Amino acid sequence: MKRIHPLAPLAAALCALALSPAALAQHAGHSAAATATQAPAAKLVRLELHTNIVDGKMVYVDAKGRVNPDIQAQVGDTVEITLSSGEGAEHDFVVDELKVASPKFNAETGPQRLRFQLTQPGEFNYYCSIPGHRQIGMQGLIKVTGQASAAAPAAPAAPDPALALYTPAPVPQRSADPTAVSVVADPAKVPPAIGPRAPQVQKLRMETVELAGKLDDGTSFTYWTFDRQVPGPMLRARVGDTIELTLANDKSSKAIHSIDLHAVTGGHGGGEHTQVAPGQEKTITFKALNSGLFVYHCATPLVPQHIAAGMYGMILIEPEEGLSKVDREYYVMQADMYTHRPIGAKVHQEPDLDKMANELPDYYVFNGAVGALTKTHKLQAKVGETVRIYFGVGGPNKVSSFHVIGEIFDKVYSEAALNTVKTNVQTTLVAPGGATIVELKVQHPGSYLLVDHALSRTGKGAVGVLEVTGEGEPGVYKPSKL
Ligand SMILES: [Cu+2]
Repeated sequence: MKRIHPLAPLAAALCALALSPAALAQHAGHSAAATATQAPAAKLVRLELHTNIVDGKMVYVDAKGRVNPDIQAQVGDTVEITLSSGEGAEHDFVVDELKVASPKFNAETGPQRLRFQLTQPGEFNYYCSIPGHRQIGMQGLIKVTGQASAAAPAAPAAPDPALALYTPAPVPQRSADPTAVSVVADPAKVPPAIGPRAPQVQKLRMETVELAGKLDDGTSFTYWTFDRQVPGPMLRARVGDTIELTLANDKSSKAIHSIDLHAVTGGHGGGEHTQVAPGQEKTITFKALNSGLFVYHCATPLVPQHIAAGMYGMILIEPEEGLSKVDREYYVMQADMYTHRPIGAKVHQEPDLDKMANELPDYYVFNGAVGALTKTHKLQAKVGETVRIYFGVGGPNKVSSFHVIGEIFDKVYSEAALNTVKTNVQTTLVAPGGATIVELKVQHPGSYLLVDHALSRTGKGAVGVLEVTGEGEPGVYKPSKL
């Protein structure tokens, strides 16, 4: 039978306070080696964590309902965590300093078990590595007491399949997805004019869907969309209308999504109360207090990531008297996109968040994809018609210098403010998260190019065509005879 030193309880207490072995030996009057034999036996620390949204934050919750709980253990202990997605979105569990990372988990994968051994004392941050999730709450601490022991193995001799050692995930190289569909919004799909009428209640519903879409010929991308199109559908209301907007997130989504409409006063434009988990829906009601053309976008962290994946659109709020009548109306939005391979790569492109952070886009697109407005849907008009373009910039980062080659904007509602009309404008600036309304009467047939006059961007996708047919008005334009 082992003889317990009379000061053993004190030694154990001091050990828990992580006092050095030398100090322990001095106080207890015995060797550090003897103390080590009396340290508590290594144990298995088991816990369950599920994810949830609490008070607008994304968090881990344990079986007792504690949010982002401290995980207490001692050197030598093995921690086993069963991780599940409470709200269904995709998450993981990472501890950089311990080189630990769980597989990603969501409603579809079901719970994942993560096991790792603690070999050093200290406090270590655990967090979710899905972009933006740590920033909005998914982090906590592992507190390890005890002393580092040379005897504690850095890694098991034989790999334990349940031991998830961290290896940085390589950027996947996938060929273009053959099932990718067109996500391009038809620029002619503009809701009908409202004109003068009394304010009404409008009920609108949109669905967020993640899907493989065609980014370019032979190139696909996982778009995040409103209603399977980029930009999302154009919405139209009248100032004074009350809009009841329901946002549903498709059950196959991996991310939470939301909507912030710049036409909304309060509640972060709706972003505060529309954080919707996969398979769920939420409704907000707002009054359109201001007229104008307003951008909407997803407001779930990492917000620029959700925007760059396609989550933007516009809502037009007509003034009381309505807008002047024109012959044709079009809906066009510009965006900048960031991918792991350069433009032209015949692959399934993955988002590159470093390029996004550094604002170095690979693509600039009109209506979501390269060729959207040159091949998929050209804008059309006949000589003599007045064309109105509702033009916005989803961004997330880049300004547009919007211009139509070979035309002059007869009218520009600069920054989409309907009470200020500029006339005879060549190029108009549109901010990310901003919009403009331009009108032009076409007097001569031909293919007019819509561009961002930062013209290097035309080579990266930002170009569209306005096809004008008919007899040209005499004297407007004539090439010299060859
Ligand atoms: Cu989103």
